Amino acid sequence: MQAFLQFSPEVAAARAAGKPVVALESTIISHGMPYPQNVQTAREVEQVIRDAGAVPATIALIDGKICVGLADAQLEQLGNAQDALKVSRRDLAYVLAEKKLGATTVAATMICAALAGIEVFVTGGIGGVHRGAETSFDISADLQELARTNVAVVCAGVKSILDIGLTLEYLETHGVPVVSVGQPGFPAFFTRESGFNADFQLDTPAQQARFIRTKWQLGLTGGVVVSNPVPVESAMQSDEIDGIIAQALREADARGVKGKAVTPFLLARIKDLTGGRSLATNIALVKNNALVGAHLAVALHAAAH
Ligand code: PSU
Ligand code: MN
Repeated sequence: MQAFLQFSPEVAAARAAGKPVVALESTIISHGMPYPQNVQTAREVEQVIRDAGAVPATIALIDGKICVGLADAQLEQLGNAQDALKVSRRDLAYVLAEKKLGATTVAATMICAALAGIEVFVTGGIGGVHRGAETSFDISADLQELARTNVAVVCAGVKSILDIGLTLEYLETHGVPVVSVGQPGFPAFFTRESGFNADFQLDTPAQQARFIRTKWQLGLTGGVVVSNPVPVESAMQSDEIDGIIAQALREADARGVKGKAVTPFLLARIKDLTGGRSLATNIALVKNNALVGAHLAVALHAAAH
């Protein structure tokens, strides 16, 4: 497994020096945001993590290798590529064996982070149980990965393109704790509240780190969702975003969009239908998550020593 890993000079140096590292996904770059804001955001998010005392490791599959930490030219390549494949657990071996260009989802990034010994991973939103899953069976592989792989995932909750209640039920069934930061409520990505509470509110990085260490010391394998609401000044109003999400869902249904294309289709339609306003919210929340993730990585690191 380790033979597939290729560390960037920055991440290799961090590992050698025993510094805290934070993983970042690449599907958010290739399929989650338009070019060039995607590449610009990826760079800025990495810098937020550096400024907070940790080292960023954006993960992607390039030339048969799991690249942990990307050079600037690789970020640009990924952000601008028409042929980058969206890679979840199912797709990982194919994309590596065929040496294709792969952008990792939450699930695949968790797998790669765990292989690389990285405990904290920052993203925007995780996948979940889709609305209508009782007939479509469309449940993101992200949730199964959270059930099995030991990585803490910092996110702004899940978008209401999903059935948030069923997503939380699924996580409960599979023993995945959902932590909230700064409020009891589980956030809904664009908005700070989903109408559901997280399981446990843990406001400080030290508390979060102690909880995560305790889980893993008990041998309770699997991840933790650390949900962090979008900053107040960047949040959208639910009456604004709800109608747009409903329209995007109707369009996906009418066009018969299926499988791994569903989430990227919805994300792109939401961006267009909000005239780009959702993109500004998306960028703000990812940066805010990067700060929480970096502080958590530093605290986990301190707790281990
Ligand atoms: N949700 C978002 N932005 C994203 C994604 C989800 O708000 O970019 C991406 C992530 O990479 C996530 C993936 O892991 O979509 C989930 O895809 P699916 O629903 O096909 O499992
Ligand atoms: Mn799906």
